[in-house]
Amino acid sequence: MTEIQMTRACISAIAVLAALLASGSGEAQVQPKRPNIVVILGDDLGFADMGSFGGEIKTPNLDALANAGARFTNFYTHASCSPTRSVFLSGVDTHRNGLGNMDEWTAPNQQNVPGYEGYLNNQVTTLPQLLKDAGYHTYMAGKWHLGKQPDQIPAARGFERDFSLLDGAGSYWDMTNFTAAAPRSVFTEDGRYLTELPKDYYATKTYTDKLIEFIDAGRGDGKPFFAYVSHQAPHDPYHLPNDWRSRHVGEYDKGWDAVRQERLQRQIELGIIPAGTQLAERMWFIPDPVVLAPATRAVLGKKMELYAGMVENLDYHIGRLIDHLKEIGEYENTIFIVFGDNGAEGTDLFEMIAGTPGTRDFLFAAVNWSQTSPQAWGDPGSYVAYGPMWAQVSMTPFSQYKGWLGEGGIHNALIVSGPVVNRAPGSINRGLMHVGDIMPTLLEIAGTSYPQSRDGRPLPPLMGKSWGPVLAGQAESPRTERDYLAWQLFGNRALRQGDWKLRWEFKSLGKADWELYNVATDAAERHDLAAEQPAKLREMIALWDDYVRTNNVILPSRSPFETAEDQLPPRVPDDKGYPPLVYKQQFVPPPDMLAAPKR
Ligand SMILES: [Ca+2]
Repeated sequence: MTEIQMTRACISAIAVLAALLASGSGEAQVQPKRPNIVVILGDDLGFADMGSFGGEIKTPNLDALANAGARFTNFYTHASCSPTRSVFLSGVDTHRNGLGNMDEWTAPNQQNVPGYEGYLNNQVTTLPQLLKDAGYHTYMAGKWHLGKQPDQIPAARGFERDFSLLDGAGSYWDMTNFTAAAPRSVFTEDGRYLTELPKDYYATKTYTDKLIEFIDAGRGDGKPFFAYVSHQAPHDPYHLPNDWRSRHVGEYDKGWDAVRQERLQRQIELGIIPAGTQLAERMWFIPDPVVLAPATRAVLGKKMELYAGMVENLDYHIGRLIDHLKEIGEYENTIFIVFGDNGAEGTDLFEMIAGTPGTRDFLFAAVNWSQTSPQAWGDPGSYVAYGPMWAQVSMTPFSQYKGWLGEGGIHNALIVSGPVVNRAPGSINRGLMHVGDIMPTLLEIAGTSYPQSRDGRPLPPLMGKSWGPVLAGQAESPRTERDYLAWQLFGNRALRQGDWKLRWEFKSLGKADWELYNVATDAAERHDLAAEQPAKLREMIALWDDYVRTNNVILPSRSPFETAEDQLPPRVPDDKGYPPLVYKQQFVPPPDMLAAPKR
């Protein structure tokens, strides 16, 4: 035993003793201790990546949380990082909380408009602030992405301890960022901007170490803690220690179609997706992998191997945190909430930025030069992402991916476990849930409530609904058939109510017009019902107009997707059996007329 292990063992023994003493005396007057809360965010982690959601990637620690608690298969985030995080931490709609657009893409007509600041604005209060006021310790480790100025950083927004990457992405090994205009990532620790990173820094490992350090340092005063573990993984670039890179060698050479089929099958067997669910179309610009040369498939497959390694490494470090909580006797009294912050990343950022007028200076051009040697993938300075084909695998069975408002952009996996979950262990729920529900849920669990005002300023209303009755097993959804959810990002728009979904997206992923889907029977959004159901369409558009009025939604005058159609191969109608050449069946001669060559 090391000294640290001995100390932990002693602490555990003392905790057990204290629990025994507490349970044996004065039952009635001992208030049950409020639960600790751990929120684990996977950055760009897909709906279908975890084993418990149908992935072949090995995630035993996350699956153990799923099996102890409940899985939710109808959970929505926003379509990209900072909008989702802003809603999670403020409980307020993006067009009011400052993330009406991502900071990186604020349009000319949105500049200087309240709600579009590009950071979590001071019109809102935050979940950690209210939990701190209610007597919780509040800790955060990982990516922030909600502002860099001194009054915008985690320490200014309610976190008592923090170790944070303020940028939206960057190297996992050092302070390298990936744009020429901002080549250095910015980090804070406990409210001070770091001049360098700790020795042996690797993002996923260091974030976990820091959080364990904060939890240990805060013990002893009996206060529960709220810990926000905002992992960078598995966001690109896929930076990964060498010994994690070779766990799936060759496994993905079979190509994306086969892996997507296998995941769908497992999802149906697990009950994640109803039997009979169809896969979304393979995006029309992605080839059928069977036509590719073996070497090409191996190189593209290696990208997915690296991604799978990223997720497994993430799971390993989450396991370290869970084990630590078990060692110190806090696991049983801890709620875990796990989700991916948006759909998997299918956009090649380099191509997108290079192809958007006026943004060429933004490039970190050396990125492309680092792609030449797959042996170096994962090393500092490399930049690998897996592309739309594997993003579709991560989002099985959905259509599209991060940034867009197809189900593949916003529909994600959610696990909740711990003392508040009174549902059958490992069970699956299909209630319509949203990331904005987390704030009212956790305030309720902490025994506090959302104030009407703060520092004399009225606060905007919460957009979500508490999961209390759902977690208690008394309800199947926090919302009625009339409640709706809505999204706007980069000019794309979507709305969900009951089984229905309304969508407007730029071409060619969208139609630059309203589309209507019944996602209860068509999760993959294959059948646009806008023409068949004009009354339902009008009703949904009226709700959209209500959303715009209520939240001051300003559609951007410029969008990173405005040239998407020009950058993609043309999309032609997909008529069954056309072109006939492709679908002409093999000619089979009469068997009695077959012959081998004579010589
Ligand atoms: Ca993200």
